[in-house]
Amino acid sequence: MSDYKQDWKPLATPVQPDAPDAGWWLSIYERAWVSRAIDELELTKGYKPSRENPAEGRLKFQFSARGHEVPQLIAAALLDHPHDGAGVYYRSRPFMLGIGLSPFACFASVMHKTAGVSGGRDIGVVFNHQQPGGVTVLPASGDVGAQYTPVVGWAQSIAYRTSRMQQRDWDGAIAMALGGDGSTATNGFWATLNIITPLNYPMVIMIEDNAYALTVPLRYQTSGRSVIDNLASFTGLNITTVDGWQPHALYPVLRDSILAARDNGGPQLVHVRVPRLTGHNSQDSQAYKSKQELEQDLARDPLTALGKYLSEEYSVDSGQLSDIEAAAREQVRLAAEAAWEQGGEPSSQDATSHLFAPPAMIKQTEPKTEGQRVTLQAAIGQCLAEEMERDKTILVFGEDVGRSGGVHRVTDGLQGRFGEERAFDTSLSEEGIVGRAVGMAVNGLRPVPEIQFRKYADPAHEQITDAGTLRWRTNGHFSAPVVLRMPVGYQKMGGDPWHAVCGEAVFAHLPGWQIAYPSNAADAVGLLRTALRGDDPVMFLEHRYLYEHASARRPYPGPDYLLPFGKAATVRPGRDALVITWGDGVHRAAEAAAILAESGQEVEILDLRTIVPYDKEAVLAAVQRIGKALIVHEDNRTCGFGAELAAVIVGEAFSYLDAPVWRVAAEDIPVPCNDILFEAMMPTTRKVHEKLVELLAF
Ligand SMILES: Cc1ncc(C[n+]2csc(CCOP(=O)(O)OP(=O)(O)O)c2C)c(N)n1
Repeated sequence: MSDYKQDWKPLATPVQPDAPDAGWWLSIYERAWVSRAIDELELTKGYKPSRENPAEGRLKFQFSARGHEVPQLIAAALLDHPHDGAGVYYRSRPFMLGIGLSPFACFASVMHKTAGVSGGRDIGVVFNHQQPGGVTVLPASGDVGAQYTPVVGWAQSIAYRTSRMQQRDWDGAIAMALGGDGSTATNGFWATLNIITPLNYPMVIMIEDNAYALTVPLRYQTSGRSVIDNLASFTGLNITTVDGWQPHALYPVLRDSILAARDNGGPQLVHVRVPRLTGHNSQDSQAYKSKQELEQDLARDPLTALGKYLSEEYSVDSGQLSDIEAAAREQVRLAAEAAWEQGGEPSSQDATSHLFAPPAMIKQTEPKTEGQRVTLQAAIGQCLAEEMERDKTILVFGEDVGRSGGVHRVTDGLQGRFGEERAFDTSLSEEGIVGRAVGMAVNGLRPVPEIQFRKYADPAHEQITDAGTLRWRTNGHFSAPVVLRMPVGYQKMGGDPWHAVCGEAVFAHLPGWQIAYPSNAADAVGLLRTALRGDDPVMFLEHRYLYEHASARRPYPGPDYLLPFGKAATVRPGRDALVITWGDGVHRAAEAAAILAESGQEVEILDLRTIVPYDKEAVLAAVQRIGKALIVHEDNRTCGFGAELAAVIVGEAFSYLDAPVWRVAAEDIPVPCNDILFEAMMPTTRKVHEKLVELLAF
């Protein structure tokens, strides 16, 4: 049996780009048949997913690409630059076969074996791949439209590496995104167009228009016949439409679009009409299509059309074409058997691996404690500047972050010092901000995006979630070390529902993100620097009240100061009660503890500094020593991070407790503007004090 991992090669570009020869077209034809044969084998007994009897089928999912093969394979063959990057979706298996992923790996993926692209974690058609010396396929998502903005990040990285870093080996590289017609209605698609067109990024979007999004026909996605027609007046975007069943027209369109993008011609959109020859997936019988539509689909099969083209234009005889089909079927059958037998099963311990990077040895240095105290805001800005000086791959961006220095002034001066390519304003799209950061991080840059206020991370939630799981989903092959800065909480004048949200618990619930929530300037510097030198995505939460407040000011801890994540600080020692808190809660607790100290009661305060990971050891040790614990946080009470801590304390230190574990947290309502309502909602010093009095008396 041949070694399917070794024998498989990426498709080559035609030797004569203006006139591909029969050999090249045959390579496309062969591979299209491999893809077709995979799709067909997957629907045979023994492979086909069976709801009634899951053990009967080797597959749990089947997403066919029948009808989409030829355009994808031509595109794959044309991506011949070693720094090309591509974003794909669940119907992109022909493309994957074209850029070098073997049928063995495809089957191992869809059979959820360790040899698959996700090691059995993902559904098997949501791909990622780094072809040695070839295309990087960015980790795809199951979310329709989520592939686009990370590809923008790759395109921007190409632009940055060529213009600013003068990396000549990146000249001519492009980014390419593949998507269906339904995906043109998603936020990611529009965010992408709005970013790449004014900036003239080297990016090609190929829309494979099969006229349906699952069961929903095209007319539900937009007005008119298609969004592509409506895009005709979009400035800075070169659009071409072509039928996938016309190979003689398809090839030059793809070639010219890709070459134009390589040659500084800016963003290209290729709209390829294709038939979807099967249902959306194996469960979909296409009952919603008329007989006439189904017949028309079959008549437009691009693979049949390519066979005809080869016969008529290149005199390839029908016997040769049949032999190719037969050989593909046999090759696929063997690859499927091999994947099933040799693909490998993970062990149960593998389930939790690759969620985070292997722990780095961060040496905790001592902060400088002398000198003028700086604000939290200025300290973060200074740390960013020092790290940008050290590492040319760090880029800082977001809404108003560049020229004006940010609405919170944290990035003030960075654009003047490092230039617009490294500190820049973005379009008003949080999905665009986070998605492109993910693409840059996968590319090897160090993006530090800012979300202007915590609440406005909502539109980016899909990208945030997917960035967190990216390492795990790719079985550790990719990582996206984005440092996502985000102001949280109320400010001097109070709060409101839009600008004063904390919401760290929502993020703590997302696998794969680390979360820093510093309470003072020195910790912020140490944690930010650690984040910028690590290999995990980090949510860096900056409390707005503390930005300038005297209580959070500290002497600047120094240009090398690093603080490891997951190391809590005892900011006030005590023996009578323990407060576990973070961020602004540290200051509320400190005020309450100071009042109680006047009557001789000693409250210890433990500042977690980071929520993920949190210092469980320090929490349990303090609870065991003191026996009475109060958790204080500004996030809403229900399912807040305090609930997690309380459950752990009760579960693991129950016998040491002398009182119930209580929480002082924000009420489960949005943050109100009116001062009386605000006071009623917030975990104020008064409320912390009152609860401590109760706890001490228990
Ligand atoms: C954000 C999101 N919403 C809904 C879905 C469920 N879903 C999966 S595929 C699909 C249709 C996508 O159609 P299109 O983009 O035209 O691609 P095609 O499947 O036709 O190739 C839908 C609604 C999803 N995966 N992601």
